[in-house]
Amino acid sequence: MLRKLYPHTGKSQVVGITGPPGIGKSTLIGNLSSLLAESGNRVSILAIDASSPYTGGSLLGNRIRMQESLWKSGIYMRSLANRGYKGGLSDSALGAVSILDASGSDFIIIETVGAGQADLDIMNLADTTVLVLAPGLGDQIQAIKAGIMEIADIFVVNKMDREGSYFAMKDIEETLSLDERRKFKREVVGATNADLESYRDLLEAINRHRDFLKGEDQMGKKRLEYGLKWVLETELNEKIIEPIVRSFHENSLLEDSKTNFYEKVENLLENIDLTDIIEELTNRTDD
Ligand SMILES: Nc1nc2c(ncn2[C@@H]2O[C@H](COP(=O)(O)OP(=O)(O)OP(=O)(O)O)[C@@H](O)[C@H]2O)c(=O)[nH]1
Ligand SMILES: [Mg+2]
Repeated sequence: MLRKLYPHTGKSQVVGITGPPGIGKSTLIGNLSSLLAESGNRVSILAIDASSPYTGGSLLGNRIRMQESLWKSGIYMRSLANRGYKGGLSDSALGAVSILDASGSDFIIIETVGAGQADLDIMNLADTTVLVLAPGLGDQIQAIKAGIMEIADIFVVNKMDREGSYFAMKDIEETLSLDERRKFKREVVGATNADLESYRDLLEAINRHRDFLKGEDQMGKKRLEYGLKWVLETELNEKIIEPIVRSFHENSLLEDSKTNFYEKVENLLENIDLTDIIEELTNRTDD
């Protein structure tokens, strides 16, 4: 199904929103999505292991009811909570993004807490990565992976209604100015649930990043590489590695501690002509 959908993909801007637990990601995404939907965009939200509800502006209330309010403005939202399965999360995220893209989403917003390798992987799906922090961020920066800081395109200081927020913005700006070699000038914007208009700065930053990517012909390129690696790894594992390991079992080769699997694998690989495979895969065809 994904293979057939593929030709219909490539129109969405995938925006990854990441940051420590409880920093206000879901609230921010709810408000940002409403702004985007108001101006006629189709918005889809994928929340990875989301622990708290999409508030869409109000602070309390039943999670289902809140999600209904998003659905009413034409925003699709669902969570993917299958962390723990081998590769399950990254696999379902890639598939879900493809389906939402093919179905006509202008924006696909992915929420993750930015902890662990799975989250870093998923951020490689995003055209635009937004890191959400809040005042008092010394500890937060310690807590999140440095890798996320590296791949973020836009930084948000959330909860601007709190003390120390301007200081926090300046703090991040100073960190970023140390790194001026990047082509895209990374910026820091503020946001607060106390003023829904404050999310417009983030929206404009996301638009600027999209213009940059288009100008560099980089829109969707990260996703292409991610998809290629993912599909290759999955297929190779399923069609080659697993059958080989199974046949080692079936032929009791693993019971014999003398089985030199280094040698066996090396012999096998010597007989595979990688250049043939690469040529086959890189031959451009019209379909
Ligand atoms: N003061 C203040 N509180 C906020 C703001 N935005 C969100 N919050 C509160 O912060 C708490 C966490 O908000 P969420 O949006 O659920 O945060 P999250 O980052 O999605 O949390 P997880 O999904 O659990 O990681 C809630 O109690 C929100 O009401 C804000 O701008 N200012
Ligand atoms: Mg959340």
